[in-house]
Amino acid sequence: MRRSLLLIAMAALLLGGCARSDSPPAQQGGIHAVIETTPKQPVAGAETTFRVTVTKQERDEEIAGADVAMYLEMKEMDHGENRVSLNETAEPGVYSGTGTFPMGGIWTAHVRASVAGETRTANVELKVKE
Ligand SMILES: [Cu+2]
Repeated sequence: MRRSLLLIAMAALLLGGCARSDSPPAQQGGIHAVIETTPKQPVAGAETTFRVTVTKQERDEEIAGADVAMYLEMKEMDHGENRVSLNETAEPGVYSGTGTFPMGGIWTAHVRASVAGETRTANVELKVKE
């Protein structure tokens, strides 16, 4: 009896850790993302501006007209969903937006680009100053 309750509690914890159930399913890979930040090294708690260049992985071809968003996730800790919406700029394949990292350390930026109903992702590691 004790054991089954514990298992249920653990399952609930695992489900609770999944923060992105509302996002569209994404195919890993297929795109290449380069992220430039201002300031050059993001600072915890302060606003960061992101300039994201999205290209096709096979060729160096910019992907224009996509729906692009970015999800920031700390490597070793769950901070909940941290979504940065990105708007297309005048430059083809370049999207920009602002966001904030709540903590210093190593973060992964999951870039999701949707074109014609197909979503593809690229992961970029970022180091955030304390
Ligand atoms: Cu953290």
